[in-house]
Amino acid sequence: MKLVKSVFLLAIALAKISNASTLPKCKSVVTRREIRHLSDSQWQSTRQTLNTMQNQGWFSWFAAMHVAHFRTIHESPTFLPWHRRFIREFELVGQYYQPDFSLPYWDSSIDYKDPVSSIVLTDKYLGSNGSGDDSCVSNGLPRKWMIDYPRKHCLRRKYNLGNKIKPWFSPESITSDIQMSKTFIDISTRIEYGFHAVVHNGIGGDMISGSSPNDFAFFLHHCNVDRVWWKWQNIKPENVKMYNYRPNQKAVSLSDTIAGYDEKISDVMELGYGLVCYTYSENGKISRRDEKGIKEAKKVEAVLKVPEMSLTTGLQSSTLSKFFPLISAEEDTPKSSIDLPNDVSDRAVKYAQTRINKTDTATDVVAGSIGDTIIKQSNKMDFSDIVVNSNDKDNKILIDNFSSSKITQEKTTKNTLEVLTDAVVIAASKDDPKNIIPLPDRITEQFLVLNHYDPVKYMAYYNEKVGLVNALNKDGYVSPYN
Ligand SMILES: [Cu+2]
Repeated sequence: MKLVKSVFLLAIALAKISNASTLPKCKSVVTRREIRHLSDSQWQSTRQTLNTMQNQGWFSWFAAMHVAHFRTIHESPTFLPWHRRFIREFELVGQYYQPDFSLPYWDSSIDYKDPVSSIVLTDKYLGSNGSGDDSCVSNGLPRKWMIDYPRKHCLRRKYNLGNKIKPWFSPESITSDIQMSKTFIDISTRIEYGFHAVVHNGIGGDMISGSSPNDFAFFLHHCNVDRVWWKWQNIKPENVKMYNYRPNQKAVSLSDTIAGYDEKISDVMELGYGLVCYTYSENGKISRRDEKGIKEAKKVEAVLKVPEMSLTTGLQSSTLSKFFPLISAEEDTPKSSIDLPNDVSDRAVKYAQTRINKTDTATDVVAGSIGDTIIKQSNKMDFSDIVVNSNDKDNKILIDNFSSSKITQEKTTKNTLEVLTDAVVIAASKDDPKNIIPLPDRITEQFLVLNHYDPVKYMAYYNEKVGLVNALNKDGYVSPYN
């Protein structure tokens, strides 16, 4: 095994790009995909490679490396570039065994409400919770793994609510992290304190120790961390090479060396150049949804028709301007643009279908503000059961002269309705408690201390996210991931 490693590391050293200011463009790039979007055969070969890497001691090697640099690479501007370099190394090792290997990512925000019900935490992929006195994982990928570092043990997981895991951050919350971050250190801090920390904290076991790379969940998760940074980098050209620090932090610069590697920070800033020859399976722009990745387009279409399931039509303008400034500003992005995953939940699809197909006839869902005129979009459209979302629950006189929630087509003599209140048309069933977005987990004191997170800064971040959840719930927003 030692020999394999030295040969491999030599190969990397020879292939290494010089520190010239312009990096060579990659000759080819691999595409990193969401793990559940791999085909069965892709996952089978990935799994085989991972088992080989485990047998060859690579997981221990990466765990030891992570431990060696732990203090410098967390609660620090190097957090994102260091982990980008680190997981790229893992991917290169994978490619030594399987030339077309690419690291998958886990968009855990899709599973935010009840992480244990994620298929990723089942026998098919990562396996689930540990059991017994040692919290050993006995299914999925690490089923038979014996970990060597720092001492011999089975792979451990210990969920933070017994058999359950406390809620993580919703896709909406992560979109807000991206949109609210003006500088590199803003996005770095939001990612590190936010969805990065809760996934480690919720899974527990090896994942809440310095040797977390023992669990493949680490690499899947950090691949997602890297992807969210990349999304932020894609917002504006000046974001790509932005690297800064807080006034009270130690100064950093793009020419700093990446701890443990020969490259500089500037060498890993732009995907597709130098050593970082990969991309992600999304367009990476702030787009409504990436059409290419949609397996069941019909389902997503249903969700897209429901105003309270969209950030742009389901929120008060004060919520938008505070938490989603890019949508609100309307500068580079159209009003309809949001950046959310395609994988909506089955429950959300059911909700959307009930909302738009009250009978077998398709009903168009319409939205508008004061003074808008809604034009009948098809003959099938009737104006039945329309309720307008209003802060004033008693204000039932909503549309034209009709005050009841039953406004049928026969009652309307024309094909248009005038909206007389500043609100979107919304179904009464939004009041279903299941549509309420839960508060995200707050990491434990122990995990905070392990990472040397500043408790005041951490609470400021956490409170910002609580504010977002409260605003979404108050506005009657229904998450397509609930
Ligand atoms: Cu780390």
